[in-house]
Amino acid sequence: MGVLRVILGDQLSSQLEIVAGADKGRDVFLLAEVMSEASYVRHHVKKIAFLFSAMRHYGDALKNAGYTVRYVALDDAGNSQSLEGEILRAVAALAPSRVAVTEPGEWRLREGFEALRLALPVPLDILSDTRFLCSHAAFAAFADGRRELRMEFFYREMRRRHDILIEADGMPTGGRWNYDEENRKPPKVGLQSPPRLSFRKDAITLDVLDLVRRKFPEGYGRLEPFHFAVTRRQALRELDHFIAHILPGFGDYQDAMVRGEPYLSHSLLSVYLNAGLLYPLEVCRKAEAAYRDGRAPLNAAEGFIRQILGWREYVRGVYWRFMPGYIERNALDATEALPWFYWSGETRMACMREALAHTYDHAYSHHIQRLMITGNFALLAGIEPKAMHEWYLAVYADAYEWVEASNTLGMALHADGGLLASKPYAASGNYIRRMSNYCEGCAYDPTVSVGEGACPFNALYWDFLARHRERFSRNARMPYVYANWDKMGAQKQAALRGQAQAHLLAMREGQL
Ligand code: FAD
Ligand code: DLZ
Ligand code: SF4
Repeated sequence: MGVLRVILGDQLSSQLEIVAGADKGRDVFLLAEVMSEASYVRHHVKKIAFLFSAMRHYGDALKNAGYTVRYVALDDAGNSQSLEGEILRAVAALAPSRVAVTEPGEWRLREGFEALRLALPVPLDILSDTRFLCSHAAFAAFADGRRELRMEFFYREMRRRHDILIEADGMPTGGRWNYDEENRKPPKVGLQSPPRLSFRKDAITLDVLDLVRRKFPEGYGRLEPFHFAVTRRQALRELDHFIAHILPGFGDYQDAMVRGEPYLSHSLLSVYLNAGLLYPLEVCRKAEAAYRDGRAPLNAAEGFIRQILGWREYVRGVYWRFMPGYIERNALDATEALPWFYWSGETRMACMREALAHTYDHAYSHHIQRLMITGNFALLAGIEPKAMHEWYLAVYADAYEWVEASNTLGMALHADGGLLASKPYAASGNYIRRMSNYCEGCAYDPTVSVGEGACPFNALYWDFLARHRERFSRNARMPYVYANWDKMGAQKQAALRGQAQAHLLAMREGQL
């Protein structure tokens, strides 16, 4: 035979060279469901089911297109349950002239493939992942020589390079690069998620759901209802539905949070983008076309495109530039153990309960819930970054280390010391009260900071700032918060810090 072409579960893209360059007559594709990948963190069961179903559908699509496919299911006899083991088994069985794989999205697997190279009797080619819009070399060119990396400058370069929302004179469409200020409205009364698509489960998905139920009986999360698209055709329908019906409202309430509304106007596309069922450029181009045809306002189209062309590529660049070692960073010396309620959802804090329930039920919560609720709490309470990293990597259907790690350690926890974001995203209960309706009916009161019913976010916020004063008072964007702290006087400061200790004690005892 020719080349053994290995396709990982999050590489289901026919535009990749691994597929586009294949010889139908001689090459064989390998896709393998393996326990090592399904259990290296405690993945949400919906994430596992989505990926296995999408992999099986993709394997069938390759077969239908005339390729030869070796598909190893999780419970196939002889499955060695690791990717390296399955590659070695396929090489022994098929005797290919070479093995090819697209570079994986996680450092640990890349290392694994480098080690495998030594064990293989034939050469191993690691191909670039050309789905991304910024190559490793292009990110290095952006980052080299800069004292500080900032997303905004990266994003402007990306807009120009890919000619998205750029006018003939090279200036940004509408005259501004960024319409974020218009996208921070608190929720209006009655704000709801627009209707969403739900895809019929075919025999493949039903088999996978049964497999996941049997093999992961103790798995985290709710397996059904299961609404995910599992093919490119379905993912494209989801994209078109978003562009036509949801994108127009994406901007205004992008940061809002509403009880019982996990999605609002977010796209839910990360899971498909990250698995390869959608391409980032096609998504951005469709959003741009919607604006140019008058189907979406500029603040919505620009805000949405910035997330994909800007943030998504930027966090990947940061991850690869600072790995290995990035996931070990703990610049704020945070040492608290992960509270059990992150898994169980059992807490009296209504905002945390809500975000954790969405996570458990849907393997999803939107960005502001991840950043300003579960992330913000972990930042303020000083929860160990590595434990948070493993939690975020497990619980979301879109989670892979290349995108999750820098969001968690860099954006949410400031554990990288400000490499990714200049200022910590720390907020008190007042922010949550303004941007959500979670506080209505909470056991705590967001207007109280000390004593009976005090909202934990308040005292923990001030205690966090006080603990890290030396570091943050040097930050040009933070002097006003320290001026407010100083104005409080010693007695109030001591009361807040004492209250913060009481919250931390309650957290450790599972009473918060
Ligand atoms: P939308 O709000 O509709 O945004 C559109 C698209 O932009 C998303 O589909 C996504 O591809 C991209 N995007 C938006 N924000 C970011 C961002 N900060 N970084 C990278 N891409 C972004 N995103 C993941 O894809 N996987 C993760 O594992 C992940 N972990 C996160 C952990 C933390 C602590 C935080 C704060 C954010 C994390 N994000 C992650 C980023 C973001 O929250 C999700 O991409 C987003 O919530 C996905 O939902 P959506 O598709 O509805 O996004
Ligand atoms: C996440 C995941 C899971 C749950 N299972 C598999 C699998 O069985 N086989 C596979 O090839 N890939 C799986 N993946 C995705 C990989 O973990 C992913 O390719 C790496 O994390 C790199 O991004
Ligand atoms: Fe969250 Fe505090 Fe509001 Fe309760 S009062 S929902 S803990 S911010």
